[in-house]
Amino acid sequence: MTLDEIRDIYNLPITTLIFRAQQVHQKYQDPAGVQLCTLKSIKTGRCSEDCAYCPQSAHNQTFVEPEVLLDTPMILKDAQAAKDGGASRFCMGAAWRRVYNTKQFDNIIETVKGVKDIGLEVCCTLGMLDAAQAMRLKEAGCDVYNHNLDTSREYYCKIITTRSYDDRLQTIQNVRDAGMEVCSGGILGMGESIEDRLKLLLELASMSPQPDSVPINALVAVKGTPLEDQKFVDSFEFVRMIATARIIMPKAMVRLSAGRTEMNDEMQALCYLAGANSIFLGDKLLTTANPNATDDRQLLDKLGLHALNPDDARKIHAAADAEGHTHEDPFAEHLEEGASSWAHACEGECGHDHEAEVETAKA
Ligand code: SAM
Ligand code: DTB
Ligand code: SF4
Repeated sequence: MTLDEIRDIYNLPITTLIFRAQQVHQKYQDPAGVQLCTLKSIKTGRCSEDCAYCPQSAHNQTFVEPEVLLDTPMILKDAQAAKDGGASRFCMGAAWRRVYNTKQFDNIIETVKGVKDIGLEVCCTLGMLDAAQAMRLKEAGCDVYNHNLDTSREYYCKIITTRSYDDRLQTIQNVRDAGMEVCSGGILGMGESIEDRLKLLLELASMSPQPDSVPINALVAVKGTPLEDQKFVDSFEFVRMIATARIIMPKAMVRLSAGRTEMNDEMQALCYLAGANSIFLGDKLLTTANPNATDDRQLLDKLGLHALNPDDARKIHAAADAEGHTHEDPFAEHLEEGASSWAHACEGECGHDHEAEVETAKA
C-alpha cells in the first residue's frame, strides 16, 4: 500500500468511495453491528505530557479538575453499569505519560481482573508501556490497549514535544508482542493537512498486522488548550477518512470516537455508511461530553443497526480470511482511474471469476 494508492481511494467520487467501503464492510464486518464501548477516566488530569489537544495536560489551563487514581470497587461499579447498559467493551484511561511499576499499577491490574470477571472486553489506555508491563496487563485479562499515533509523523511535533512518534510505535509493538489487540488511530481537525491524515492512515495500514481497532476522533477544541480556536473538522473530509480507513483496513473496528456531540444524526449515519462500526456509549468520554446513550440507541434503532456481538465479529473476520483472498479488496485491482466500478475497468483478462466474487461479496 502506498500513499498514492491511499490518496486515489480518498479522492474517489463520494458515491464510489462509499460503495467500495460498503463492499469491504459487507464482506469483513457484521453489516448491521456497531460495537458499543464505554470509556472511563480512572485517573484524571495533571498529565506531564504537552499534547496540544488535551484538556488533561498540566501544560493547559482547562476546566478539568485533577483526580487521583480511582479505587477498584468504584471502577467496577461503573463497569457493571456499562455492561447492564449494553456495552461489550470497557476502556479505562489514565492521564499518564507512561506506566510506572508502583502500587498504582498493581491496583490497575486488580481492576482489569475485576472488569474481565464482569464479562466485558477490557481495554486500557495508560500512556507508554514497556514489554514487561504489557505482559502483566495481558496476563491480568486486558484484551486491548489503546495508544494513538494521533497524526502524521511530520505534523506530530507541532502537537506534542514531550515524547516521540517512535516512542509511540515502540509501545504499540510492546502491546502486540504481549498478545493484546492494538487500538490505534488519530484526531482530525488539529490544523493538519489532508496529506497528513493520509500519512497517518498509511502508518496504521502498514503495521503488520494492522490495528484491530482504529479510533477516528474529531478534535474537541477545549478552551485553555492551544487548539481552542480550531474549527470543527469538515464533515465530508471526516467521512472520506472513515471510508478510506475501512477500505484499507478491512478487519479493523473503525471507531467514530470523540466529537460526536457536534455531529447530527445524518452525519453519523453517513459515517456508518462509510464503514464506521464502533462508538463510545455513555454521557462522557474521558472529560468531555458524548451523546447520551438513549439518543444513540434511538439512532441505531432508526437505522436498523444493533449492538455488535464481539464473537460474531470474530467469526466473520475468520470466515473472510478463510476465503483466502490475497488482496484486501477483491475489486481493487480492477478499479482503474476514472472507473466507477471494477466491471468497467476489467476486460476479463485477469483470470478471476468475477461473478463468483460478486456472489461471495453479497453472501
Ligand atoms: N494518556 C494516554 C495517552 O495519551 O496515550 C491515554 C489517554 S489520551 C486522553 C487518549 C487519546 O484521546 C489521545 O491519544 C487522543 O487521541 C484522544 N484525545 C485527547 N483529547 C482529545 C480531544 N480534545 N479531542 C479529540 N481527541 C482527544
Ligand atoms: C480515543 O482515541 N479516543 C478516546 C479514547 N481513545 C481513550 C478519548 C477521547 C478523549 C476526548 C477528550 C476528553 O474527553 O478528555
Ligand atoms: Fe496526557 Fe494522554 Fe492527554 Fe497527552 S493525551 S496530555 S499523554 S492524558
